[in-house]
Amino acid sequence: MKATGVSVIMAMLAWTVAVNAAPAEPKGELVPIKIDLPQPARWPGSPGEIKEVPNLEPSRDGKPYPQIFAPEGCGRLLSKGCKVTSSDLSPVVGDLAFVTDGRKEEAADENVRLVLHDRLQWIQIDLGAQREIHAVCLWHSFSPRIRVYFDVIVQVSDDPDFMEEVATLFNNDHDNSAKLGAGKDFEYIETHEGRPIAANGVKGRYVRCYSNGNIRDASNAYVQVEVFGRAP
Ligand SMILES: [Ca+2]
Repeated sequence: MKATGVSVIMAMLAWTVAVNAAPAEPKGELVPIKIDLPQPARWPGSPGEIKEVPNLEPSRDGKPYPQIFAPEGCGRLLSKGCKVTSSDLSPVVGDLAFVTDGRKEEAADENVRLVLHDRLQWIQIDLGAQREIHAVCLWHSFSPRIRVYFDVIVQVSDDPDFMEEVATLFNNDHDNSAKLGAGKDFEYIETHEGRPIAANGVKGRYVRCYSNGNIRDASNAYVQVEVFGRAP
């Protein structure tokens, strides 16, 4: 059919209206994820005590970790009050619920610390349903001793047993001593900043965090783990 001048103009008008009605970027602009930090650690020692850690991250000269950005509305705290399970069925100190209860003022209150038994252990947060995850922040024990934890591995899956479809967000097990595959991330000094880890919208219901002792002893402590993202 031959298009008349009027029908061409009508079609162009309709096209213009349709383009103007649709937002150019449906996900919106990226904004930093807000992570609330506890008070800084109180260390009687000096950072020189940890020089024997070969895979330690380079100094940030006192600068904070870079902020993690996510689309607007994707930086909500998802993990508060969520159920926590662990490889350690009988923790040495504290309760598994400490991991997600929102209390993380370790420099002011030692009763916020969960301590798991020695060697490789994990804790696992159940977000209740599959979520779009944009960041995870871990606080192991950061006060009153300077610590660096070994084999810190953070994974996301819809499988509570982490046998299938596992996404690894962070892995600083450089020598594969945890036998989950060697990772390329650095070991780091625990501070009140925790360790913010970008997740880039990975989807999953469960977040599992491994560790394998630290420079002081073979135990594994957690003050808090926070998962940020988007809930439906
Ligand atoms: Ca290792």
